[in-house]
Amino acid sequence: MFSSVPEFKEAYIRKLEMAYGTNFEESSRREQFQTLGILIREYVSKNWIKTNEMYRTSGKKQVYYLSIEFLLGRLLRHNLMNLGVEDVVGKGLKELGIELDDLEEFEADAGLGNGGLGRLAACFLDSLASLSLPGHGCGIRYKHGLFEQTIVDGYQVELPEQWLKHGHVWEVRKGDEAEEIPFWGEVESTVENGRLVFKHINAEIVTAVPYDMPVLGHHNKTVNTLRLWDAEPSKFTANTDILKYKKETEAICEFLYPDDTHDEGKILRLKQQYLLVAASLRAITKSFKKKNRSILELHEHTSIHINDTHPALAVPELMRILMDDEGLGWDEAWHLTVNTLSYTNHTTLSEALERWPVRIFKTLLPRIYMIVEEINERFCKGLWDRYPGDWNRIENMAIIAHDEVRMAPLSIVGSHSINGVAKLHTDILKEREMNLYYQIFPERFNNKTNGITHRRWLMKANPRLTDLITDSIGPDWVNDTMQLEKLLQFRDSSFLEKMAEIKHGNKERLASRILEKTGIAVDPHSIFDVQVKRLHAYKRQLLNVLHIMYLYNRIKENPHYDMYPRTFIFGAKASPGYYFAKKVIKLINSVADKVNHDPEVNKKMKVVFLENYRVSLGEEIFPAADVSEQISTASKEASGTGNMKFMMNGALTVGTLDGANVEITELVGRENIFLFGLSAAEVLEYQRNGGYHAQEYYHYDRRIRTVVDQLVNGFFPDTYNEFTEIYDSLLASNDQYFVFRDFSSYADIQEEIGRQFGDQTAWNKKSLINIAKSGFFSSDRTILEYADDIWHAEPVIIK
Ligand code: GL9
Repeated sequence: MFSSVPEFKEAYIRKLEMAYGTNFEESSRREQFQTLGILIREYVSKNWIKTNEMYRTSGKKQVYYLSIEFLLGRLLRHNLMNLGVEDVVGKGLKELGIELDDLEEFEADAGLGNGGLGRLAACFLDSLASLSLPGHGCGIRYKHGLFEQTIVDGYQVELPEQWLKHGHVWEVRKGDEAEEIPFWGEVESTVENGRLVFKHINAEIVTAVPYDMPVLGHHNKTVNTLRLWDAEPSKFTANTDILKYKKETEAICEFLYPDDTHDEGKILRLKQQYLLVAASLRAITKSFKKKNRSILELHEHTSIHINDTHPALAVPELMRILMDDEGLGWDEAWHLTVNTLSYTNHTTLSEALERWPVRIFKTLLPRIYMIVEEINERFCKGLWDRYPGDWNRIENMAIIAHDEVRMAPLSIVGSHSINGVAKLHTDILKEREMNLYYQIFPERFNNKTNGITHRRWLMKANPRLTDLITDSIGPDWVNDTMQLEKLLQFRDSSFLEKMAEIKHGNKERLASRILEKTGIAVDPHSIFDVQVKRLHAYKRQLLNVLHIMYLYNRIKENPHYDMYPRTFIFGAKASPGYYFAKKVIKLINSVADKVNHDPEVNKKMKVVFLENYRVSLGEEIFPAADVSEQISTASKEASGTGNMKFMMNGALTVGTLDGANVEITELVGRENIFLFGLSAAEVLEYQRNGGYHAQEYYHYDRRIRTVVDQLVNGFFPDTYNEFTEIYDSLLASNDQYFVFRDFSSYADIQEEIGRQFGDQTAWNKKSLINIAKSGFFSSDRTILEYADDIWHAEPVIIK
């Protein structure tokens, strides 16, 4: 269709005129963007239909990835790239006087996720399609994605996000495929033909309406589907208070929960989870039954993956469908359920472990609760047989205990596979957090180290580096990222200079972006030292900022202090209810103010907080970074994925041996990463046996004492009392995240980084080694592991 520029231009103009009833010259930029979207979507529809048809007839296993979050970002550019028409389209638009870059700015990020977990789901969709695997996403169509962040006087202010304001070109509403989902009501049991039958009566019905989005593979014909459910009032509910009903129904998909790892325990959240699971499973089993196979073969043709515990209701819901709708007995249904479902754990933080009060669960989902009770009873009985008299253990492991339903145990018991997201994380699950379950189901536990799609995070975000790589080693690495290792042969060549030149260009671009957004002029020759991720105590943005304060003090004490100039760049959203995190944002901005306005200091360093960190901003930042801050308290960051994006773009990591940093280290070698701080084992040991006294570090380390005192002694003039909570978290609460403990080794390694950056050739070599070894972290590798070991799924090549 777009085999040539004129062909594209003609189709484009015709489409624009048809869609908007205006001629091209009078159309707005937004209409021009929208038109391109429509044109592309129509262009892929043939292959979309074809793909679905082949999936129906191929007999190959279908994978469904259930996730409460999909952090997609923008899709236009990525889709053009995957279709291989970016050049033609770019040239055609240019001839019409339009820059593709400008049009792209009209696309809102689809921000239906909080952070790593949601972005991982989006990377997985890209890999599934690009590997020709029949894998589909199932999620929720939030009206408002993650809030928009602005900074006012240094404070985070949240605004509702509006990605649907101008409509979303990529989605197709499928009204005919809606599902009716029951909440509340009671369960009635009757005997029919000698069988006990359960009916959910007096329920309030909500209609779940699917919106489908095409997920394009890279240079193949696969078009998979991301299905997002919306909630609408149902005509099957006779309701006395129709307005209240309408409001409550529409509230279900109104907002993405903005909490990172906390759970607010709201009924609404449980409603979201059930809506996602119940609607998806109904659609999945329907589509399976169209193939005229016995339901007893469900697990051979279908894999359903639960991304963290948010979709864990899939366990009882699939049981319900198999028993109540399909008439199977418990044992048959259980066999199919366990063999169909698999589960990924994404965190060991206890505040993130989802539990629901029985009182709420039981009234909102009465039939589902009955099934969970039965699952629990049978599971506990098995435990009793194995560990007679060991009440303690059984209580610890039970799915329902202390008037709560626990979603992690439910997921473990109901899945044939349980995986962590990096080697260290999986070991911690097996040896500690989930050890009791590991003892019973050792064969279920496995590791799948996270990955990122190199198509978005290298090829789309860093086209110049991509071209350099392809010019040097040929194009095959795109389909087999392990071939990036071929770059190692250029360790001593002009490749290094070209690479450095590209990095510098990327830094210049980011610098002008920073100037435009913040008014701060930063020097592209300085070290770009970046920490972008959600704001959380365990991620220790505080360690970074306290270290910056220390450098400030050092320069003030000795204005001739010799340091390589640095630009510290932050981007982070704090959950609106997370008080401490918001204070850290304020602190970063206060430090930035001090540093940037002090002429004695600001030649050597600058501090920048970029507001509203999101996928599209990340695409500008990663290619421009020299130093990647991955400084979580060891054992706390399950994997991290930002670390991989930086590495792939040639930044060197300063990090703890946490999450996937461990595997980065194994790949690049200790000489090519800057490690510091406690190990996970040491942190866990402190937590087991105590022995950490933050006060001592405060007293004996003058650097720490000075900066910590500055939090409360008026050093920041406008903000008296502003940072008392941070101060208290370190001293009164004994520094739960070991900021003081790791401060000294962090300061040392940072000094070392400054020294090493001075030797540009040596630095560039390390950077090259990082890029060359980053192929392992392509989500293609991750997805192939899931497909082989967990789902047993095979590609279906679309002809
Ligand atoms: C997370 C972990 O904290 C990260 O370390 C991990 O890389 C990702 C993806 O596996 O999952 N778990 C989690 O709850 N979040 C993660 O980022 N939080 C958010 O996504 C906000």
